[in-house]
Amino acid sequence: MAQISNEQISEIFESIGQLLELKGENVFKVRAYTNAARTLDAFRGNLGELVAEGRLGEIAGIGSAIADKITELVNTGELQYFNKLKAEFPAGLFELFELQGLGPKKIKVLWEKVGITSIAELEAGLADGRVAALPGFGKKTAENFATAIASRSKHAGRFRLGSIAPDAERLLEDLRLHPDVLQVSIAGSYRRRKEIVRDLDFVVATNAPAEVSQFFITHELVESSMVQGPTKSSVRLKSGIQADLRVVKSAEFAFAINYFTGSKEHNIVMRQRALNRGWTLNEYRLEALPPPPAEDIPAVPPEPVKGKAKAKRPSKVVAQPIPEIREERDLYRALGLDYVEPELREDRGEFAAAEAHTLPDLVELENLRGTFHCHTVASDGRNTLLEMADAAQELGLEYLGIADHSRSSVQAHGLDEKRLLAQLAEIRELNATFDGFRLFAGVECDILRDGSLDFPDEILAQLDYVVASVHSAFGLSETEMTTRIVRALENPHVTMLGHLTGRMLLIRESYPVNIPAVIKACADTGTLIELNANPRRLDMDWRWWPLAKEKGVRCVLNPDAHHTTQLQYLWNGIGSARKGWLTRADVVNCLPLAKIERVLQTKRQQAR
Ligand code: DGT
Ligand code: CA
Ligand code: CA
Ligand code: ZN
Repeated sequence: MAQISNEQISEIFESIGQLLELKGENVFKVRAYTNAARTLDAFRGNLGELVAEGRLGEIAGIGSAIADKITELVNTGELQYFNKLKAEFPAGLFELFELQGLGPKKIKVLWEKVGITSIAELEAGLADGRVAALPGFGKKTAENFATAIASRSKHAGRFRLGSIAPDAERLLEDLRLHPDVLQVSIAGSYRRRKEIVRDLDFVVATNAPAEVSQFFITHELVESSMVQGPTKSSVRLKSGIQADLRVVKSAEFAFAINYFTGSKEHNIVMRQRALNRGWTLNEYRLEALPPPPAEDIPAVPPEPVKGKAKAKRPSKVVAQPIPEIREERDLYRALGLDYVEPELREDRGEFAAAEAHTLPDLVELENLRGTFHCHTVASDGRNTLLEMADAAQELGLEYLGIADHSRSSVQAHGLDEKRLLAQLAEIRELNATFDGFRLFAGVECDILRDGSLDFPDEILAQLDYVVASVHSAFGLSETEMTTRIVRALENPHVTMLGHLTGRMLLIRESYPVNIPAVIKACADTGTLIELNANPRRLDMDWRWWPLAKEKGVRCVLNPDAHHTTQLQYLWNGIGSARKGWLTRADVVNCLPLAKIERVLQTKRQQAR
């Protein structure tokens, strides 16, 4: 069973608090749940482990009633108390809670006074003025509701790669194990490792389509099925994402995964290249073009899928013999191309490079020898130095950089000079006990509003490296923000720039900043740019790495781990690095221990 996440449990407690408030329960009871929700949302530990060891009581603020509910959720994935509570309310009511600015008090009024129990009914009530006329609501409130509805539909149906990866991998694995499945692949934006995915696409080769489709639509992760046909099934998963399954014959598999991996833009060029050779390419096969059409028929073969056909049949082609195609690689070869990795299939230069044999040899997870930017209990992390070091060694890493928050990040329990230097001493001591592994002592130093750093140079100079990050004053203008960051980069002790844009995927946009100017400043000062692999960040965005590479700026792939298990975030980051055309030479933490030490010192030494 896929384990329920801390985030999901937190959401359930949040909902319980809201429903109790809606029922008019006393504030203390309500608060117990909303506080627990907040605690669990920030909690980075493994609840399953704590439940198994009976140690939930160790989490501050979790009393025994809540602990029992967490235990039930972890063990069964459900909570009877919550199910019963929910049943007391109309089902549509829950979506009202998803609207920003609409809390239990207002929902209670909407429900009791005008019978509104869903977003659709709220829209109707806004349109006919019933909502604005309610006591204590008014025109302004009504406008706010309308804005909230609009922004919800903007994000609806979008998922972060990292949050749906467990579902995707589980389904993939279960399909792979099915006895009737001959071949299976995930396709679509997930296979291309896009940071945001709208739906999951699976392609299966089988001689038993009905059995495989039935297995898919009745899978444990599935909530409801929308389409079940001989070649295509669509379901909604419990996590909210839609998943499509295409069923093909073995001989069609290479074509199907190529087509359904996309991107659409990539497919259009593939199709054009086929036409140029006198062939037509679709999701099932590559075949010879039918004889040239009569003049009154448009000279474009029918598109397999609705949408504008951009590929054009050339006027004169001598059809070439069609080579045998067993796998995607053969298809690319037939079209005069080196094999293009899925991450690069965005029509952003991959065709020219594949033709010229200059595609990059993309970095792989196994190439990483260490990583930087990890937090410990000293600031807002959950594990000790030693636990983090052990976890890194277990993953086979040769080094791990510790970068706890600096003093100005008060809410993250940032370190002052004294605590930072104490940690430095502790790291030096620990290092004496390791064999073939090293901890690097760093800090995630706040870039203050004016671009100065949170610690004086004589402190920074004692550390092995410094990650400089913006955590405050996001409201500056683009010019001010850019100047602020560039000033920080000019400090010789700033080894790397943390999460360049501050974006939180699907939560918060980047602050305004001139990215090319920052990249240039990194090039000028010899500063590394972080690819923050936290699934909510993936920052700097993959679209900018080719520019960084062109300017000679190297990447450092960091998990921003606040827990030993979050070293796994590197998986997210590697997908983005690959989308950014990066090779192992572009990612400094592919270097072995003996070489990385020099890289960390280069900028400082040049400044001397
Ligand atoms: P998303 O929105 O995150 O699901 O992104 P994709 O790329 O997974 O898009 P999806 O699921 O709509 O379709 C999967 C692939 O199928 C897509 O990447 C390319 C291919 N495809 C879908 N519609 C068309 C089309 O109209 N023309 C072409 N050439 N390819 C298409
Ligand atoms: Ca998709
Ligand atoms: Ca799809
Ligand atoms: Zn940070």
